[in-house]
Amino acid sequence: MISRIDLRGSLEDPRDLLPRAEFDVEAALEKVRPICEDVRHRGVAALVELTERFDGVRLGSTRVPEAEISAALETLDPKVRAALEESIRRARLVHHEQRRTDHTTQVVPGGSVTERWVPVDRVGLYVPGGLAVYPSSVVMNVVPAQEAGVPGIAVTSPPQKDHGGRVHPTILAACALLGVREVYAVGGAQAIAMFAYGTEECAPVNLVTGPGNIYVAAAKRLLKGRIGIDAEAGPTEIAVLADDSAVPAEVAADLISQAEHDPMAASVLVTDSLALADAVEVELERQVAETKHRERVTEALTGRQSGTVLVDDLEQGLRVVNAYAAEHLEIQTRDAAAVAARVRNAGAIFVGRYAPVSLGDYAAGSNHVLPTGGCACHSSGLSVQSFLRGIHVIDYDRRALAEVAAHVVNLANAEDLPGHGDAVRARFAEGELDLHSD
Ligand code: HSO
Ligand code: ZN
Repeated sequence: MISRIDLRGSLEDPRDLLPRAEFDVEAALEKVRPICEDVRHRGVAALVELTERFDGVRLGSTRVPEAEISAALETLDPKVRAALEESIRRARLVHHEQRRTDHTTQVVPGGSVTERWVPVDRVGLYVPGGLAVYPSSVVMNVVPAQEAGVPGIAVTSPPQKDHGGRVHPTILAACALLGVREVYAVGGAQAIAMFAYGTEECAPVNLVTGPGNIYVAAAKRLLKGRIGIDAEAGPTEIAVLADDSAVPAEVAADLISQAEHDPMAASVLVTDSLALADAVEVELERQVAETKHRERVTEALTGRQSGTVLVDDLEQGLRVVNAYAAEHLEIQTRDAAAVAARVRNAGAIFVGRYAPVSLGDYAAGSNHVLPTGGCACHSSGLSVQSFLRGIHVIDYDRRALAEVAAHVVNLANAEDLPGHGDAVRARFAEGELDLHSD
């Protein structure tokens, strides 16, 4: 079912040997450009037409009435409500501690730089609703935005044909639990355009976060600059670094759990144990036959983006997982915490048997909006920081400026920008500054 990549004895850079899903955002750009332009010029009328075309739903208004949001909470299954409440509580614990405090550095007497952390004014949170609906993603977007202190939070999610053309009620209920009252029934690229340009019904936002399909990613790329974005999320990925102490049935279950998201999802096992690789493959056959979404799971596991990678030892295994930079990385080895400490590139690291990725998806307290496609080598998942800007506040008095003036003038001259030096000079009388200081 899953292909095998044998890297034992290989000296090549593992980066080139590990396949990834085709996720050609560039190619989707041409498709989303006219959509975004249409929303820009025709606002709600364009959104109504596009939603009819892409979602098969005729919207009266793009905004979900607040009464519908409250009603969704009233009819929510109490077990799901309790689970969402616990998920929110844990996410709050973790994200609360991510808040930044302003810090002032006294550079010289009379001269200071303060870094002031200011949340963006208004964010638009995209909650996908394609193959699955993601109330958990409402939690993962809203909690860090709230903890950052963002005053304006709007959520959008595609309307569901089989829910009477409304946003999925569990998504609405999650919004209600979090106190979010501004929700739109718009999905796809057009939702990102709605947030970026604003419409008669939705004020424009400063920042858009949240995962989505390739069109959402393309619209984010197109509109980035006008709006800030978190990342262009691609299909989900799980890598498991395992030795012969791992339990094959558990490893297989975890590989299936993320393959369940998307036929393009990637599930990668990296192991130095041939016996484990064999046993996991047997387990995959057995478990896939019984799993609900076996079609897309099979497609994901048999795709070129998934595989079992054989390595000589855990040292090579670590090189492989660091090169791959998975969105989610599980460490299923002896002394898992010590191995995990040596991982440099991953969106999130799950340590040992009792920390499967699905725990993090719902209720670990960690965030599940994570960098995909290898972006974990330069980016992190969604956090309070994603919603903040650190503004430097520069406060110097006359004496402190005079003291450093010569350096400013000399650097300005070195850059052939004498006007910069003159701006400092203008504040002092002729001869007052010692401009030859070194
Ligand atoms: N594994 C997904 C998040 C998710 N899983 C939501 C279930 N629901 C990407 O991190
Ligand atoms: Zn998941």
